[in-house]
Amino acid sequence: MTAHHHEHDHGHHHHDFPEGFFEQPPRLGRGLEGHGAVDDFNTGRPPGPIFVNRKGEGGFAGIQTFAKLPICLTPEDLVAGEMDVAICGVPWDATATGRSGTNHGPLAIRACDYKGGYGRAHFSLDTHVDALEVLRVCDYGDAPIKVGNTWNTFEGIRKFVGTIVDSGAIPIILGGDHATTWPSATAVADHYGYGKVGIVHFDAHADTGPDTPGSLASHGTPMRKLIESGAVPGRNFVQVGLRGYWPDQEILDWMDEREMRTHFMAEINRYGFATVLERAVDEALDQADHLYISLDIDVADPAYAPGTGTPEPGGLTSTDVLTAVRRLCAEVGVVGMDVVEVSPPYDDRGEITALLANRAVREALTGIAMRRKGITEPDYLHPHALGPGHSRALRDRETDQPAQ
Ligand SMILES: [Mn+2]
Repeated sequence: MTAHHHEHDHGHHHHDFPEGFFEQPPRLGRGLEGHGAVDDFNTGRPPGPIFVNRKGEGGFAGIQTFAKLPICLTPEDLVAGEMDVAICGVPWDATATGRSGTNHGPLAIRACDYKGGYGRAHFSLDTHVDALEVLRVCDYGDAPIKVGNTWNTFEGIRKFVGTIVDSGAIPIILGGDHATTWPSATAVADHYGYGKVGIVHFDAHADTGPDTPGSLASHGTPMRKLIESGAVPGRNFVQVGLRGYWPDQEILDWMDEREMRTHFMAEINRYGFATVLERAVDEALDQADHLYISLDIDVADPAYAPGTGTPEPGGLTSTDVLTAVRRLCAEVGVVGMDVVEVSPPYDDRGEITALLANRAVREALTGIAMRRKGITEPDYLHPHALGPGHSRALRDRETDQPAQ
């Protein structure tokens, strides 16, 4: 497999675009200059994570970082701090077709939290794993956004996320509309190699459109752009949760031709989510060398996630989403993840959409920590979490310390 190849599909392209219009923005590899991860105001300080909250503060207090985690402002900070995970935002909504407002998503996902983090236990009741005890995690701030300039912004996102991957940390990216998965996942493929990354893509929508009239960069097209550029081949995609009235037969055929593995809500409703999740985990294990999760919050039913641009009734529950993310991170392992399409202006006043996104990130952290500890068995739950009446067989499966 060549490290990088372009796979142009002229068959479905419109002929009224100018020559060269379908060219990808230039690849990283000519350096990360202009990556936007800078610290202009503290020049000369020693690199490393900076704690901006007092120990033990609740999520409702103090300065809003994700889970009250320390911040890193530069790639040197990430390296000096030996970060395992860097959480960042992409406050961009200019490629959304439906309701906008996802540029406010990253801040809302950080701010909705009552829990806090740094200096507090992050003990998961499901697994008895404390992710923040196992992992070094920071908030890396937000990618540089150039309002009105999609290409410049996307190249900036790509370089910004690239600084995280190149530092050795796992990026967890808070969107932002879903078009940003194109530069984010490309940054991960830049590092691990084109064709070496697979994506498990949770979404009500396929996001494989050839274009949105007049523009190639849209939140309906990122998966096609990743496939056409060769960054993530179609056979490396596992999609979960599609439903509603888009795309059409022509696009479904295009997806089938590229061997995308798509699990519609129809399959989930017929066989149950647990069965389909098993299939998705198996396929993720079977696919590329490195897994990236792209979680469009609209995969959840609007009852659980109303604050999103293109809500589609009949989706997953919060529990489905959280379980799936944790299992993939523990059982398959991830090199990157994004949580996109949270649109706070349309959220419930209880901020339930932002909170689901926040918890999806926390479950990802738990799953990454489980894998680091060697807890990778299928659908692991700590025996204590299953109640006092559990069977002897289940007790015998214990791999961790018994509960107190
Ligand atoms: Mn969607």
